[in-house]
Formats: sequence, structure tokens, C-alpha cells
Amino acid sequence: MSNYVQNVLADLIAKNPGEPEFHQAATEILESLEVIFDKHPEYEKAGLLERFVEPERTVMFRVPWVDDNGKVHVNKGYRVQFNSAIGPYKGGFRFHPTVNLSILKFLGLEQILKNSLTGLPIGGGKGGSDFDPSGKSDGEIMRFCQSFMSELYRHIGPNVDVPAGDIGVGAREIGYLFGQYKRLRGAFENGVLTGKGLSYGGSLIRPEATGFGAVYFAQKVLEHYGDSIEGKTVVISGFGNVAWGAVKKATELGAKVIAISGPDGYIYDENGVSTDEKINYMLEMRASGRNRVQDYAEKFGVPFYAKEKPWGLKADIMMPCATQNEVGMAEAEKMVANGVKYYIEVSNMPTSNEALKYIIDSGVTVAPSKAVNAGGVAVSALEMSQNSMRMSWSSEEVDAKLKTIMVNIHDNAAAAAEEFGYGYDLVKGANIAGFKKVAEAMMAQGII
Ligand code: 2IT
Repeated sequence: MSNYVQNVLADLIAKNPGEPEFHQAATEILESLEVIFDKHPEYEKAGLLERFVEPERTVMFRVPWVDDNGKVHVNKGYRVQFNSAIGPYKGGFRFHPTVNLSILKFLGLEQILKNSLTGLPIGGGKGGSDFDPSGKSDGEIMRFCQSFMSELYRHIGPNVDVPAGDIGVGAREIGYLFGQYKRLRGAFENGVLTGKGLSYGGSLIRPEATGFGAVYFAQKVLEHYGDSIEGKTVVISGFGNVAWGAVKKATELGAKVIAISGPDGYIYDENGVSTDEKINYMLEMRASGRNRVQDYAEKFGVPFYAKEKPWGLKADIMMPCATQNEVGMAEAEKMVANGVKYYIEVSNMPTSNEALKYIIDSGVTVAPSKAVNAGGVAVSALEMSQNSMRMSWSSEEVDAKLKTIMVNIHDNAAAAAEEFGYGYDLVKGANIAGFKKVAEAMMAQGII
């Protein structure tokens, strides 16, 4: 790495102790950006990279709430407003016991580049809480969301910061959050949140967008090799909203998804998670709040492997759709040994840096999550547009725009890698293409 990039990274690691996920994401991204700084010495003079890796603002607050038995709980709430060079901060809320600053800063940093890749005017942010929604009643979820928004409402707005969902935050949570925001603001500003229900300004295709977009992206990757997704076997991890959309679209295009997983293990379905009944059951399992995939095995009479991950299976395409760091060296070695052809990351940073290098060096084609999963936030930006125009597009219109956006992301990432002599390297290309626009905007706006 160039001295400048290396020094900024070393500084970041020294000045942000105890944040391994943030270090991991920053290392992967900064290594790819070296070539840009070699070409633009004026960026170093402007301290561009030091500014880029430091969030513009971080809000941390207490979230007190009362459970159904009258017991008081206190969780931590956060919003990292990372970068607003190209638009208002945009990114999801995650409600999960593992949430901390390291996780939110890695997600926020990824989000800046992802949002830039969509081509739409959205900056990068991320937020959430260490609240664990599993097993909570509807009333508990509502009271938690109301308390969370009672602090956060003063920091967000349709032109300021537009949160959405992520792990543990779906349409129900967004509804409660919006209700409280509206009440406190005294105004119907539905452009403040995306992923809303259709009855109050949500966009058609938003629930499907991340999974659909990921499969559209995979299609482009396969096309690059004159290959097609039809007839391919696919292993997917997770069984939430993103996995559901990916299963639905992959199946529609003639692929067979042979596994899905949960925190409890994975299920193997040799006939494919392929009927409407099976695909819809994923939504039912998620809505139950039980957070277990074993229910699928019991309902459809297929094998369940407790406490195991599905990466040892033989398949053409692997698509991690669950969470960060699902795939380390042990899992990567199994995949490569089984002859996987395409490794399409979907969840944010699903792969350790070491495993990612190993998979690439083994000759597997890799597509990085910040490009692959950008369809979700892209349709969120389309939701913002519809809200500001006070109108709505049809499913067909949104889906067509999503497809075009995914094709453009693929082509721009591929072209950026080509431009810097990396060949068809989508991992480097996505970082470079995403960063370029943010860098130009930051340079234009002065030292802020
Ligand atoms: O990781 C992501 O891009 C999201 N959770 C969606 C963010 C959004 O604003 O729709």
C-alpha cells in the first residue's frame, strides 16, 4: 500500500481500539483505494482519507422501555452519520444483541460506498440498538421503538438522515418508529424513513429489492462468462427478508436453492426451496419471532443439521445472506474443495478478509456485498423520490428501475477495475467506483 493509505489505516486501527469489524472493513476498502490516491496527490493534501474514515457525527443514547411484566430495561441506541457528501445520510437500523459501535461503523463505512454505487443521491449512515427482538411481544416491540425514536427524531429528517430497516427491523418496526416520529414532529414527513408499509408511503418491491437485486447482479456475473443461472444449484444462508427475496428470484429464473439456514443450523432440501408454499413459509418463520430454521425441516420433512453452516454442501453458487463474518477460512476451504464457481456475497461483509483473499486466489469468481446488496437501499432511494413527489410507481416500474440500477452497478464496478488494470475484479472495482464519486464531492465541498 502507498505510505499515505497505510498511515491512515494504521492510525485508524490505533485510534479506534476494540473495533475489530470496523478495522476489517476499513482494511479491505483502503487496500483497494490505493490506486486512486496514487493518481490524485491532491487528495492527500486535502486530508481526504482521514476525513473519509471518521464519521461526521455519532449519536449515542439510552433507550429505556418497560416489558409486559412491568420490568424496566435499558438498551443502547446509536446513529452513526458517516458521510453526507452526496446526499442525506441513508442506511438501516439494526436491532440485535451484537450491535455496538464497531459493527455500526463497519456497516456505515460500507454503506457510503454502496449508496454511491446506486448512482442515487444518498450519503451513508447506520444505526440501531443492542435490543434483542426475538421472543418479544408486539407491545414490547412498539414501546421499544417509541422510546428509541423519542431521542432519535431530533437528529433525522427527509433531507437530513433517512433510516430504514436491517437485521431485526422490518415493516412492523418501521411503522412504530414512523408513528412516533410523526407524533413528535407534528407533521406527516414520510420521507424520513424507508421500508414503510404501502398504506402510508412505502414502495412496491422494497421488501423484495435486496434479494431480487442480488440475483440480478449474479445474473450479470454469470453472463460475463457466457453462463446462465438457469439449472444452477444455489446455497443460501439465512432465512430472513433478504434470503427470501433471493430464493424467490433465483427460483423464478430456474435455479434450485438447496439450503437455507438460521442461527440454529441449516436445512437441506434436495428438491429445492421452490414452491410458493415453501418460499412463503420463510416469511412465516421470520414473523414468528422464533428465529429457527428447524421449523422448515419439520414442516416439509427434510434433513436439518443442528449448529452447522451450509458451506460444506456442493453447489454452483454460494450466497451468504445472513450476517457479517459467516465465512472464515474453514468455510472457505470447504467451498473451494467442493468446486463452487460463483461466490456472491449478499449480507454485509459476510467473509473474513483472509477467507475472501483465499476464495479469490482459488479462482472462484467473487461479487462483493456492497455492490450485490445495493438494490435494497436503491429502492429505498426510489421510495424517497416517490414520497417527495407524492406519488407511487407500479411494481413493474420499480422492478425495471431496480434491474437497470443493478446492471449499472455491475458494469461500473467492472469498468473501474478494468481502468486500473485489475481485469474483472468486482471487489476492487466496487470500492473504486463507489469511492470516486464521494471523493469528488468531498473535494468540491472544501475541508468540512
Ligand atoms: O444494508 C443496507 O443497505 C440496508 N440495510 C438497507 C438500507 C436502506 O436504507 O434501505
